Amino acid sequence: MNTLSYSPIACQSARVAVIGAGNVGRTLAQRIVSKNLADVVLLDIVHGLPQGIALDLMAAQGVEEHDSEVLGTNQYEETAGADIVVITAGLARKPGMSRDDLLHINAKIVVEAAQNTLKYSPNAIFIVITNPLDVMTYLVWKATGLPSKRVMGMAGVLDSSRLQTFIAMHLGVCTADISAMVLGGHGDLMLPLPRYCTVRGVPITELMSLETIEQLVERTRNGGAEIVKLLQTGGAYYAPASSACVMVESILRNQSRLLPAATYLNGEYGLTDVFIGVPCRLGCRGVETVLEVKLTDAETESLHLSAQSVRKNVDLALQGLGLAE
Ligand code: TXD
Repeated sequence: MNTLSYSPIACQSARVAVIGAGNVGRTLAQRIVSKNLADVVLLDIVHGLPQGIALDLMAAQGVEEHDSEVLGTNQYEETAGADIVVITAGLARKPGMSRDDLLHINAKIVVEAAQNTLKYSPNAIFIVITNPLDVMTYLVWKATGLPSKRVMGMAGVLDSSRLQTFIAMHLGVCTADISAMVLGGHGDLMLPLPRYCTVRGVPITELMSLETIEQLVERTRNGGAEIVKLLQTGGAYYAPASSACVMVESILRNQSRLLPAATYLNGEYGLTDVFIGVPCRLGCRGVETVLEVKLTDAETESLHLSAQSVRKNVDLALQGLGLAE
């Protein structure tokens, strides 16, 4: 009888630890493995949940034709050696609840998750997804003591993608032909920049009225809440997972893509000591560079307003955690 034998060679797949096996975490795990980007360790506090999801995802390996593995666990030890840690653990918004209501509950969860994963993956790059996003990203940076380029938050890719979709739906054009840019905090003070939104290079300001643009911008600002209201339980997760996956891919494949992400500002845009969404190049070292696009006075004012609100909540959260200086 023929035997199927092979000689193991010393090569290792990239490894992504996803903390929180809820809607966003599990959907992200699915995207990462089905694109064959990395093996995924999915961790959750609920016993059986990450193991069940992992088994279900592994059962699709043959039909999806990928060879990336998913491991479900409740133990941080098993996340060891992750190249990237994505934190999705926390509570999602309920209808009528603002992102900031989640502040104190999620602050504790996120800080614990970051410190626990760092112990076993000291070289990892951290991507934070849990809301309120910009605040949680700051807390992860503060609690881990990592260089700021190794910590970032996912929101701008999602917000830009939502605006892209709404523009495409309105104009009846292909979404892939649209490029959109949304800066600022992930909240009601986000800053969509219509001047930098184009359909294959043609600014949207030449294709639709200012009134229509304002409506689409407003819909983008409320994009998450619109979905929460429709779903009644839980929030959006397909587009958030796809958005996080783009960031994971840019880092693992060292693509240096220019993507809006919540990053630490040290003087850029006239802001210091705050994480907020601006265009960054993401590569194997994390945030490689921050791009400073020209803003009008009004846009700068909005960005600063958004940063002030983030900073206020960071202070509140740090006090709650007993980390305030
Ligand atoms: O653009 C963005 N950044 C966002 C953010 C887009 C979508 C969702 N956004 C936020 O992500 C949302 O407001 C939440 O704060 C997180 C996760 O959203 P998701 O929709 O995945 O929430 P779920 O389905 O409730 O999943 C959360 C999981 C759940 O399985 C919990 O058991 C787990 O987190 N959880 C924990 N895991 C590990 N450790 C601890 N302590 C823990 N606490 C809860």
